[in-house]
Amino acid sequence: MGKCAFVTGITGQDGALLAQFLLEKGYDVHGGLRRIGVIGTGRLDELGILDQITLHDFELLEMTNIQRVIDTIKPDEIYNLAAQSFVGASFELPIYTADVDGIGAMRLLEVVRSSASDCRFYQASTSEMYGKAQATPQSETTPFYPRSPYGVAKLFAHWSTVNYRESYGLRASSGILFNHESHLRGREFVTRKITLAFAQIAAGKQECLELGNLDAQRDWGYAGDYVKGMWQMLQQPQADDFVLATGITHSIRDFVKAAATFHGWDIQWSGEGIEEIGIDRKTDRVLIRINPGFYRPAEVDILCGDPSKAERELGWTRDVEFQGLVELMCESDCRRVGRKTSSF
Ligand code: NAP
Ligand code: G4F
Repeated sequence: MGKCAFVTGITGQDGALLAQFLLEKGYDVHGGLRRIGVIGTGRLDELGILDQITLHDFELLEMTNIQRVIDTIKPDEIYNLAAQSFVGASFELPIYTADVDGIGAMRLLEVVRSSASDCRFYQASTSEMYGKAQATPQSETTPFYPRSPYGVAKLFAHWSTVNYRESYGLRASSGILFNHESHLRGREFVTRKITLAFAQIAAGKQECLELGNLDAQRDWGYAGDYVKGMWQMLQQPQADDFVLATGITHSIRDFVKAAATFHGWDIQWSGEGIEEIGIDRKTDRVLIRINPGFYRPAEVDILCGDPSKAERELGWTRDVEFQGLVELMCESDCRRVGRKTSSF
């Protein structure tokens, strides 16, 4: 019989892609479903795997619920992907974000510890923990300096994972993942915001796109490659921490330009600060404007990861590079805008 995995945050981008990956590996896949107004299983539906997964009511804020779910499933592997994952929102919801992303992870670790099982545990840590980066590129040994309530909460969860491994021998690993995107990315994140808006503009359904800080730089990879790395971490004989990244960084401007090229537009930047605009050189049409409402109280200016430990020790490889990522997201959003059916 195959192994049994429990994925928290299964309705999110990574959760849906990881569930698909684990099903292909023959796992019995269980997922945590949050009781909110709208049941958000759209991604699992889109991948055609909803009926192959066992869903459980799951809330990271509620210890008794976590205990019952883990007691019921008795998983071989737990992937803790659930989080309030939007950095921008964490400035408005700092206490909630700390509770879900920080204490929530510790609640889960406590349940695993008290169950005395041999279950393997994956914590979804993040390059946001490097924040105001102290060295470039960032590796497993680079000091952390988070710049948002989200980064601070995730750092608490990261050190809790390390601490439970060292204190109680939990087989708990932490994946420090740099930004990873896909056609299933939430619309609030900048990459998807750009690809969706450009598809709408091309279809005549939107005037222009408003963005915040165009100069921030991120190390963007493809989420499908990253969920494979999560699984590889839990197959190791010893639990450990690993960076997953591409080692290549691009600015928001670069992403805009690449997505515009997909649509046949040639972006020229004009003006400065909040007056800056992005114009299509051929038609003089204004496609991008700045809205300072999207600036953050503290910004992470540049992230660039060093994945060499994961490449060396896990044999982790990537199939999709930056250009391919932009194209697959643009293509998917053009199809969706044509179809008018997507809920995410
Ligand atoms: P996502 O699309 O925002 O998914 C987050 C998931 O968490 C959703 O399934 C959501 O449920 C669930 N969730 C939120 N609050 C919850 C709560 N209180 N109790 C139970 N479930 C809750 O995020 P993602 O991009 O897939 O990222 C997965 C994880 O990796 C997150 O922890 C994120 O912080 C981390 N991470 C992501 C990246 C990245 O670039 N994508 C990089 C590094 C780390 P609903 O569907 O009900 O909202
Ligand atoms: O796409 P973002 O919102 O992603 P961010 O903040 O890097 O966080 C993502 O990656 C983290 C890993 O490093 C994850 F842990 C986290 O859960 C999430 O998945 O913003 C990227 C950059 C920022 O510098 C932001 O200021 O884009 C800049 N930006 C500029 N204009 C914008 C916008 N971001 C958003 N969301 N919307 C804008 O209009």
